[in-house]
Parts: sequence; C-alpha cells; structure tokens
Amino acid sequence: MSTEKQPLQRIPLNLITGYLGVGKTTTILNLLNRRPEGEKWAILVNEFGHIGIDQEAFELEEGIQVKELTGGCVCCTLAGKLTPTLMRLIHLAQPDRILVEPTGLGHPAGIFDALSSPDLTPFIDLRATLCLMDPRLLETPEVLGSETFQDQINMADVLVLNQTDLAPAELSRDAREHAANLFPPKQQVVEAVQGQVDPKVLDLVREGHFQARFPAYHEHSHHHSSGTDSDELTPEKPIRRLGRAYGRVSCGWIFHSDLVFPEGVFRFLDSLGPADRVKGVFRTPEGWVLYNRVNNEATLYQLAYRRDSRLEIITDQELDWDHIEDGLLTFATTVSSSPHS
Ligand SMILES: Nc1nc2c(ncn2[C@@H]2O[C@H](COP(=O)(O)OP(=O)(O)O)[C@@H](O)[C@H]2O)c(=O)[nH]1
Ligand SMILES: [Mg+2]
Repeated sequence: MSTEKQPLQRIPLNLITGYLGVGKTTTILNLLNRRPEGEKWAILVNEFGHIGIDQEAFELEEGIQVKELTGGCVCCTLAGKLTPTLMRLIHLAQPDRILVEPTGLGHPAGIFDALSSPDLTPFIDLRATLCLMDPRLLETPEVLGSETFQDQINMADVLVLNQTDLAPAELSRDAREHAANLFPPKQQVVEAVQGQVDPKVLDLVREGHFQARFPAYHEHSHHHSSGTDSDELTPEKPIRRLGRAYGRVSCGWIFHSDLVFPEGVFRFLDSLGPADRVKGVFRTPEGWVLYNRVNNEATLYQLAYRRDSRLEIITDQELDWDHIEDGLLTFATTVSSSPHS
C-alpha cells in the first residue's frame, strides 16, 4: 500500500524575460490587470542594481504581492536566494500564480536550473516562459550578438515582439521573420504594444525544455562596492550603492523622504547622456512620479507610492557619480511634512 502523501497543489510560475527596457514590468502590470477574478498573484522582480524601484511601480492592491531581489542576478550572485525567497513568497502570499522578472542582463539558464531543482518542483509548476523583444534590437549588434540575449530567446516558449509602435515597419517585419525561423520553433509568437498580451499564453504547457546554447556563459565577474558605508539617511546625505557586472556599472541612490524635487530634476536626468537605463521615483511638489528612461526615451508616471525618492542608473561606462549626486541635491528642497500628505 502506498503511503504517499496527497500531492500538493503546485503553483503555476512563469518567467518573463528579455533585455533591459523591453517592457517586462509593463507586461507584468498588464497581465496583473487581466488576471482571473479573485486570483492572487505574486511577483518576484530581480533588479541588477542595488536600489529596488519596480516594487514601487506596482500599485499595492489586494491580490498582488511583490517581492524584489536586488543587487545582482538570480542566475549567479543571488542564486542561493531564489529558492528561499520563493518559498517565503509562497508561504506568505499563497498565490494562485507567480510571475518572475529576472534582470534583463541575466542569463536565464541558472534560473531554470534553480526552478527545476527538487527543492522547488514539489511547489511550483513551471509554465510558459515569455521572452520580450523589441524589434529595434535587431539594429543593436552588441545586444544581438550577446549570448545572454540569444539564450533569453532560445529558452523562451513564447516570444513577444513588444514596442512595435516604436519600431519602423520594416524592422517589425524583419523581427517577425526572425521569430518564424527560430529553431526549435516557439510555441507562439505574438506582437504587442505596452505589453498587452493575452494571459492565455501563460498556460501554454512547455513541450520539453528549450536548451541554452551558452549555458556556461557569464561575461561578468561581480564586484560590488558601496559608496557609503553607513546606512544612515539624512536629507543632506543620500545612500549610494555602486555595482559592476556584465561590463555595466549601476549606481543607485536613496534620498530622504523630506526632500522634494521640482520638475527640473527630470530635465537634468534627460541631459545625463548615454545610459542603458535611468529609473527613479521622486517626491515632487505635485506628488510622486516614476521616471523611466531607456536609452533616450523617458516616460513619467504619477504614482501612489510614498516612501523615499530613489534613482538607479545603468551604463556601460563610469559617470561622474559625485557630480550627478550634487546636481540632484541642488534641485531638492527640504520640507518636514509627512511624505504621505
Ligand atoms: N511606446 C512604447 N513604450 C513601451 C512599450 N512597452 C513598454 N514601454 C515603455 O518602455 C519603458 C521600459 O519598460 P519596462 O516595462 O520598465 O521595461 P523592463 O526593463 O523590461 O521591465 C517604460 O517607460 C514603458 O512605459 C510599448 O510597447 N510601446
Ligand atoms: Mg522591469
């Protein structure tokens, strides 16, 4: 007679991958909006930088639980943290589905390994992996040629061509053609604007496992240092965190919540010159605003978030971080009212 225990309900989990700025978080926000009524979903976001920003972009509401892992990639530096973090999230939120957004610079193979480990398989059911791609990346040889980028696509079940509104028609056509010729073929290729994809694609059951072509690929060695040793946050002295990996530098700041940044700060950020990513939340005189810049395109959103202002810059070269910090602080005025007002 079998003494096996009743099998546990395994929680469907999807990876949402893709290069920096292709619209992973936007897609997750859209999927959350379209989740079946009454379902509770948990989101795990892995940020390359040390300062978590995405958690603030998700409006906290009932039925959504967000957890962030910052300061590296879950494929390597944070590999040991993935399993316990997921287990805690499952325990805490008891979600009906989990979506994981790995950093756009991370190789997906390590995450697949962790998710397929005996520690996690009793609890999670790995469903379709969505990889987002911006057709304009076809014109960016250093991205196109990178093993990480190729394996994000290689390991995906569903390829989403996103930001098709920004790509010239012929590039979108090339991307469709490229997608149709992938081997092994994808279960589905969909086109999207603002990550509007049908949640049905999440349950396309995986037919076997797509293989990484570059499983041992890690172009980086991680060196993390911090600009400030003490974590004491005052209006005069923000917390600064610097990290280096994958040939990229990330610098992040947390500013005291008494600081208010006028609109000029956004023009200052626009003027910083080339950066892969500039993302921040700021307390402004008009409320809290999310600034999100990919290459040279910036968007601003009003946020319900109220905690502290923070910023993260990812570039392929060292910038004058002191100058940027001083520049930002020049804009700020100090108030002593609660950030919640
Ligand atoms: N025009 C346009 N902008 C988009 C689209 N998808 C995302 N974005 C914007 O691109 C920026 C980066 O998106 P985000 O979801 O944060 O990218 P992630 O780094 O992959 O998570 C944000 O400003 C989004 O609003 C799209 O289809 N069209
Ligand atoms: Mg994101």
